[in-house]
Amino acid sequence: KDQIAIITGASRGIGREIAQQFSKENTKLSLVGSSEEIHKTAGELKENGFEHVISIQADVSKEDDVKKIVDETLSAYGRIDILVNNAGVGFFKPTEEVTAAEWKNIFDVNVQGVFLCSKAVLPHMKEQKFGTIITISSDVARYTIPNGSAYVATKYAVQGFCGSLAQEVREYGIRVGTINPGMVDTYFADSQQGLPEKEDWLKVEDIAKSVIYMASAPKHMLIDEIKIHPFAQDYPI
Ligand code: NJP
Repeated sequence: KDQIAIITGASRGIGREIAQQFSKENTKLSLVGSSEEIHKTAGELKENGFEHVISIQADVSKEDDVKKIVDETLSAYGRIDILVNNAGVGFFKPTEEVTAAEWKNIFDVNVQGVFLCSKAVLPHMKEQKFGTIITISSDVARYTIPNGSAYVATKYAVQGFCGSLAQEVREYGIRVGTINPGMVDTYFADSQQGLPEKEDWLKVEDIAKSVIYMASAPKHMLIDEIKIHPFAQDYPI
């Protein structure tokens, strides 16, 4: 039967591509972004003939907004099968230049957002004894880099959260996994998608395909982590 998925951070970058690829699988979509741009992603899918999409302008770091995401998804489709925690922000600079407000904001979106969205879908997934929660984490959840202390700390936190959650909800038939990419050509950290200097980086399609793969694994199978690097990127093993 057709699946129902919430995708956070679908206004652009990786999330927008995940939405496009899910639409090809006929997965019914609830797309979330904090700006009005989110309605554009849904509009593009509709223009291409895909009807089963709603867009919700909501900030994943705010509990009331997350309640709205779940309420509107349930009233549109009656069920939630898949949550893709993709919304995230990043910046890179020496630690002494990071303000307390920047530190708080990156944790609010990257960590609290993943916690709030996951928590909000759990009662529904538990009741139906089925569900998949996929979080776009990062390869820096497995090693550290200079000038990335805040971002790296959020992704270590997300990895710990998802690992614990995976064990906690297994008995309810809920699968929890992370996708841990290296550098992806998106708008991330105030960049632009498609810049020539990012030609060797991963493409949004590479990440979206792995989300589809993880989400479409048969019920007896759990893919709990996928690490993907650009071939050209150095990374500690
Ligand atoms: O970034 P970008 P990516 N509530 O900036 C949304 C991880 N990752 O696609 O809010 C709800 O193009 C924002 O929409 P809007 C990264 O950590 C990336 O690369 O409307 N949504 C936009 O759709 C992140 O978890 C790389 O402006 C919020 C989206 O998030 C994920 O990949 C490497 C929001 C960001 O799109 C997707 O990032 C890596 C909020 N509060 C991991 N705040 C990489 N690109 O190199 C933002 O290892 N959004």
